[in-house]
Amino acid sequence: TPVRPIVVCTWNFKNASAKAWEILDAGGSSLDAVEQGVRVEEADVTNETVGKGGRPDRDGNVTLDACIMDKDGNCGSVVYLQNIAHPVSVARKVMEETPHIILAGKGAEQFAYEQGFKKEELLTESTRKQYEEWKKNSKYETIINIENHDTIGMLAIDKNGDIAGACTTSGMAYKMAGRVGDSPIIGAGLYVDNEVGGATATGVGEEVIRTVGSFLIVELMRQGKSPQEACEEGVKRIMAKNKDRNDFQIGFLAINKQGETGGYCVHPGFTYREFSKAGHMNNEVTSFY
Ligand code: SD4
Repeated sequence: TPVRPIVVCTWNFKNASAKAWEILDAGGSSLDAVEQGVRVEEADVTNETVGKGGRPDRDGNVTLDACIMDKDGNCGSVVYLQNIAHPVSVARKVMEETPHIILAGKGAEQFAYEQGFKKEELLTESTRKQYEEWKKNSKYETIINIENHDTIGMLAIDKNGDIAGACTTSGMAYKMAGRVGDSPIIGAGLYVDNEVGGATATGVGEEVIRTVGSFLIVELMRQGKSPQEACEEGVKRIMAKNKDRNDFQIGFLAINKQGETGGYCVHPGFTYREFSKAGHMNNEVTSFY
């Protein structure tokens, strides 16, 4: 019998997964669960990789990326969004209120105000200080398992067996102005197909984009691989393109229609949170190295 409802998310995001579970357990939809779940991290200023309190780009601007996808294959996304604390909810509005899928930058921000979102300062005292410190050397480096929590990607199956997903991030700290990662790119940082399952990614987005990682994993599951096997193949594809480099982390997380889950990463340290009737747990995943 399929496991449902169930929610999984990248990293050990206990509060976000608990919030999503509360909605699922009360009979709510997987779409509401993933939106409300990841909003917990967007609002948490102590999480310096998502939403308000996220680290800025190299010019000191906090620019957010997020997307959401529902059981019918509808999706919405915002990229390079500034001054708005809840990009995932703007992405949902793009999905539900516009004929488009992606809105970027100023256009996305304008749309958010029209939808009633408030302008907010996203840089905090802490991230401003870190940025001032960073400027002394201005070196861009991707840090593996930064703080052991990073981008949040979340996948849920509700009591009806319908799957939805969401992904939200402030992107790589001190990225170039205008840089967009994998997280808001449908098929790269997130993909859901209600017939098969869903997948999401964390880590260096450039590597995930060029292999269309999440779509790949869902398609591998369609062909019969388990979520675990599919995530392993996803990481192996990336490593095959990086014979001379392993100074980056990627973590993939997947769930299939039966509620089986799996994850795999380049370097040890990636975990994912899982909440179902069986309990609330943090799962260590195996790694390529
Ligand atoms: C990105 N995948 O922007 C996201 C962020 C992340 O380590 O996971 N950073 O590439």
